[in-house]
Formats: sequence, structure tokens, C-alpha cells
Amino acid sequence: MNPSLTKSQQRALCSQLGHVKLQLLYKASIHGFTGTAFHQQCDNKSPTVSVGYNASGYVFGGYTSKPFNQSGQYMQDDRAFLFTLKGANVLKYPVTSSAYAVRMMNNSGPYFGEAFVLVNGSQAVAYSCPGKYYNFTAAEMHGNDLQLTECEVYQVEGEFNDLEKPWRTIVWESEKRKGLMDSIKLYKPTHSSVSQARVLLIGPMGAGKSSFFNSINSVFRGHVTSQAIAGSSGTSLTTQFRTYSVKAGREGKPLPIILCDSMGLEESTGAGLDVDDISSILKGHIPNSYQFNPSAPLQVESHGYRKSPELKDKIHCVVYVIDACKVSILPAKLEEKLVAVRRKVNLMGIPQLVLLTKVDEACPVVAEDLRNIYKSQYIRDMVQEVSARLGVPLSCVVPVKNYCEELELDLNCDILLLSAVLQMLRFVDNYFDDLSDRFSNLETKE
Ligand SMILES: Nc1nc2c(ncn2[C@@H]2O[C@H](COP(=O)(O)OP(=O)(O)OP(=O)(O)O)[C@@H](O)[C@H]2O)c(=O)[nH]1
Ligand SMILES: [Mg+2]
Repeated sequence: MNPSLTKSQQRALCSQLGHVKLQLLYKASIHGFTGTAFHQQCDNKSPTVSVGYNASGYVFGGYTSKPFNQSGQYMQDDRAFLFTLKGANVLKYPVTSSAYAVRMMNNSGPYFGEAFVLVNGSQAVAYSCPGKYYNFTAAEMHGNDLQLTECEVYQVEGEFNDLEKPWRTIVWESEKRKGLMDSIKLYKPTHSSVSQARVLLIGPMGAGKSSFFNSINSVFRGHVTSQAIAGSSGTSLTTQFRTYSVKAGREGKPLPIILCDSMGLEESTGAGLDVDDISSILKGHIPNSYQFNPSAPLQVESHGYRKSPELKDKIHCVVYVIDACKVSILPAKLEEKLVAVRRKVNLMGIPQLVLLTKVDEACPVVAEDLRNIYKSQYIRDMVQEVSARLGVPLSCVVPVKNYCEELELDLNCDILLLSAVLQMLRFVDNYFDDLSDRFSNLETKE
């Protein structure tokens, strides 16, 4: 039985209910547009979301936390609401007299107050009469088209139908953190002319690029620091190209990795980081502290343009930083920009990975305990979606939580952050390996 709600519609509804999952119980086109069929599939099930579809393209329905039955009684439900879906948005019409939220009628489908019924009187129709006890506009909710092409009821499943078995294994112990830190400290690029790997962070504004550098810096400093300015504003907060070297401790040596922070990508053309500037960064032409100007990308004759960059100035790995909460609502224009960037990066043979940030905001189970990250079905779905949207393999997506409000370090947070850095360094190795392969191929040809 296939749900008619698309993944993004399901996600939109779930986000109203606290990141849960929907399980299809009843589908009228299969079980029948009758009260009997509906009750057979749905009685005693709760909470539920009932959804009607009409030929005018409207998707609308109601939520109740109470189980269905056939008693003819009203059920009190403070949480009940009716809704209509507008793209990825849910317009909600909450119950106005909660004592009459749902009525348990045996000859009909889901019956909300006296205002809205799906499969009314065992027919493929909806009943709609705004007022008792829900307020909505019929035109807005279903376009006044009451003929149903489909009706479905989903059970809302709680968080802890989450995965029993994690989909990636990770050890959450302090030796693991130490091991990761040591591997990073001891890392050496395989190319002798380069002492530090250069990793470029690209992504929509506010995705957490600057925070990622701050977080890595914090882990090695031993306490939370915020050297790069992070936060939120209407436009990108970072307006300069900054190359940050991370030090192993306050007086320590610089680590063999440089994180390059860039301005955020924006949807509209002429705003945010320019795709031409990205090319110049990748090739190593853009100097540290360069002030981005979205309306005029850096030119060969511009001040500070590095004319003959060496291998150490080029980017060795590109990291797309994406906010886990915004994956499913990534604007098409932004997705296009990212895909265009990816094409350029691919052509230049630079390895790339996706850093999925804000996993704590995206999933409450993960917020509660970061160790649930690889058990959360929701995060897994996000990883799959971002992988499909940007066209990168699943194994190239790494979820992290940046430090943003805490003052003290947290072991689990560190382990995820450090694992991400190690993954970046492995990708940098691929870059140099590929480079020497190409070089030796050239030599044999000559
Ligand atoms: N909860 C949570 N908040 C985060 C995380 N990462 C970043 N933030 C917050 O998101 C906001 C934006 O983060 P920044 O690091 O400034 O984002 P940016 O990508 O550098 O943004 P621009 O420079 O404006 O393009 C800040 O308020 C951060 O505290 C995270 O993993 N979890
Ligand atoms: Mg920034």
C-alpha cells in the first residue's frame, strides 16, 4: 500500500507533531470508501492524521490524538486540528471547543466536530461546514471541491519507533576522542610541497560554516571558543574569505588542516557568494581576508589576486555545509547553485563531502542524547535526501552538531566533530593520490 502523501508532505505534517513518522492504516481506494472499512482499519488507533484528496489538487484533513471507535459519542481532544497543505506548508485550523473535537460515527470516516467529515455517509465525499467546532475557509481548505479522489488515515508513530540497530557504528568513549585527535595531529598530506590540507566550507547562509570552524577550534583548545563570527542575520554574516588554522592547544603547533570559511550562498542571483568567486577560491587565487562583493567577483587585475597559486594554495577538499532542518525545504534556486558548484568541483577532481549540521534541532531524540544520531530514522531520512538532492554518495554525508550555546565541551559532540575532520583528511588523501596518478600517467605518456 503506497501512501499518496509525498515524502515532503509527510515531513511537513510531522514537523507540526514533533518529528514523528506516519504509518498508513487506511486507504479508501483499496479498502473502500465506507465507514465500515475505515473503522475496520483504524478503530482503537491513535494518534492519527486523516487526509482527503480532491481532483482540484487540494490535500486536507484533520489530526486527532484520540483513538477512533463507533460509539456515536463526541471525544474531547485539546490537540485536534484540521489542516490543508500548501506546498511544504501546513495551514492549521485548531479545534475551538475541544469537548466536541471528534465524533465517533459508525457510518462515516473521520468525523471532526460538526464541521468536517471525510467519507461522509460512506460516500467518496467530504462534508464541510465551518463553524462548529473548527473555523476555516472552505475555499482555502479544499477549494469547495468535496468529491474525494482518495482518503487516507495514517497513524502517528512516536520517536521511539526509531531504529534498533544504528546505521553507522561509532564508539562513544574518551579513548576514541583521543585517538581521533592524535590521528588529526599526526596527519601529513602525501604531497611533499604541502604541509596543511585546505578544506573549503561552502553552504547556504546560516548553515553553520563559521560555527564548524569554531567547534573544531574549541575541541583542540579544550574549551568552547568563538573566533569566527557566527550567528544569524538577514544576509550572510560572514562576508570575508577567511582561512583558519587550528592550533593543537593554546600554545600548540598549527594542525595540518586549514578550514576556509566563505560567505553564505543565497537563493537570488547577485546575492551571497558568487559562483565565479568559488572557482577562484578552488584554484587558489583568492587571498585570506578577501572581502566578497556579490555584485563583482574577483578579477585577475583586482588587488590581492594571487596570479600563480601553488598546490598548497588550492583547495584539496570541498565541504558542503547543510542545515539538517532545511534539507526538505531547500529552495530550488539554491539547489541549482549547489549543483552548479558541484559540477565545477567535479571537473577539477576535488573530493567533496556534505556536513549535515544542526542535527540537534532537527530531531528531539538526538537533542536529548547525541548518541542517538545513528539510530534516528529522521536523521537517516535527511542524510538520504541530501545525498539524492546534491548527488553525492550516502557515505559522503556526515552529520554533526556544532557548539552554539554551551560553554563546556561534550565528549559525544567532540567525537562526531572529530570524525568529520578525519573524514575530510581522508578525502584530501584521495585528492593527492589522484594528482600523483595523473602525474605518473603523464610521465609514462611522455
Ligand atoms: N542548534 C544548533 N545550532 C547551530 C549549529 N550550527 C550552527 N548553529 C547556529 O546557527 C546559526 C548560524 O551559524 P553560523 O556558523 O553563523 O552559520 P554560517 O554558515 O557561517 O552563516 P553565514 O556566515 O551567515 O553564511 C548560529 O546562531 C549558530 O549558533 C548546530 O549544529 N546546532
Ligand atoms: Mg559564517
